Amino acid sequence: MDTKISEIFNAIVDGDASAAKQTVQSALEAGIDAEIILNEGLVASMKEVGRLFEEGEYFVPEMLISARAMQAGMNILRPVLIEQDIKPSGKVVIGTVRGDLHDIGKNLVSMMLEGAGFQIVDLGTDVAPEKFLEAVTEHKPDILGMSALLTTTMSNIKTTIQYFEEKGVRKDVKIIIGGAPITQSYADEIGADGFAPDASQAAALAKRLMGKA
Ligand code: B1M
Repeated sequence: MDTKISEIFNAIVDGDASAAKQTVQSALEAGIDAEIILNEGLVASMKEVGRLFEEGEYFVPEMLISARAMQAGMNILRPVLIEQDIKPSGKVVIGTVRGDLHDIGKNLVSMMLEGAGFQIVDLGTDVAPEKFLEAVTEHKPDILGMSALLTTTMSNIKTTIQYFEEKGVRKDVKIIIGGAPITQSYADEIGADGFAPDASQAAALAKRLMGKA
C-alpha cells in the first residue's frame, strides 16, 4: 500500500480525525487519485474497523470515533469526488421511525454506509411513513434504511412498509432495517429485504443487495 494511503488508513483505524483530514489533504496534494484515496484509504479503513468490531477488538465507542475520523477525511475528499463525478456504490435514504428519537446507531450505520461508498440522505429521527415516501419519491434511492430502538416504535417499520405497499411503491426500493429490538425473524415477518444487527453488517448487507459484495 502507498505510504500516503497507509497514513490515511491508520489515521481512521486509530480514530484520529485531525490526522485523517491532514493525510487526505496531503495525498490529494501529492496527486493521488481521489478514487484511490476513497477506496484504498477511507473505504478500506472502515472495512478494517468493521472487522475489528466483529472480532470483539473494537466496541461501539471505537467504531464511532473511527467513523468520525472517516467523516473528517470524507469532508476533504467530497468536493473533489463531486468534481470528478465518481459514481457512488448506490444511494440510501435512512431515518429513525415515527415516535423514536434515538439516532446514535442510525448515525453510525450512515457513516459506515458512507465509508462503503454509498451516498446518504439522512431524514433524522421521528420520521413518519409519509416522509419516508416523499424522500423515496424525490431521491429515488436504491435502499431505504429504517432504524427503531424501542419496542413501542418497531411496529412503525411495519406500518411504513405497509404504507409503501398501499401506495404501490414497495417494489421500487430495497428496505433494510435494524435497531436493538429488531431481529431477522421480525424482518422476515414484515417483509423487509434485509436486517443487520450492527453498522458494519449493515454496510455489508447494503453492498450485497447492490450485488457488490
Ligand atoms: Co433510550 N431507551 N429512551 N434514550 N436509550 C433504550 C433504547 C432502552 C433499551 C434503555 C433501557 O431501558 N434499558 C429503552 C428501550 C426499552 C424498550 O423499548 N424495550 C429506552 C427508553 C425506554 C427510552 C425512553 C422511552 C425513556 C423515557 O423517556 N422514559 C426515551 C424514548 C424517547 C423516544 O425515542 N421517543 C429514551 C430516550 C433516550 C435518550 C434521548 C436519552 C438517548 C438517545 C440519544 C440519541 O440517540 N441521540 C437514549 C439512549 C442513549 C439509550 C441507550 C442508553 C443507548 C442507545 C444507543 O445509542 N446505543 C439505550 C440502551 C441500550 O441500547 N443499551 C436506550 C448505541 C448504538 C450504537 O446502538 O442504537 O442499538 P444501537 O444501534 C446499533 C444496532 O442496533 C444497529 O447498528 C447500530 C450500530 O452498531 N442498528 C441498525 C441501528 N439502527 C440500524 C439500522 C439498520 C441496521 C442496523 O439498517 C437501516
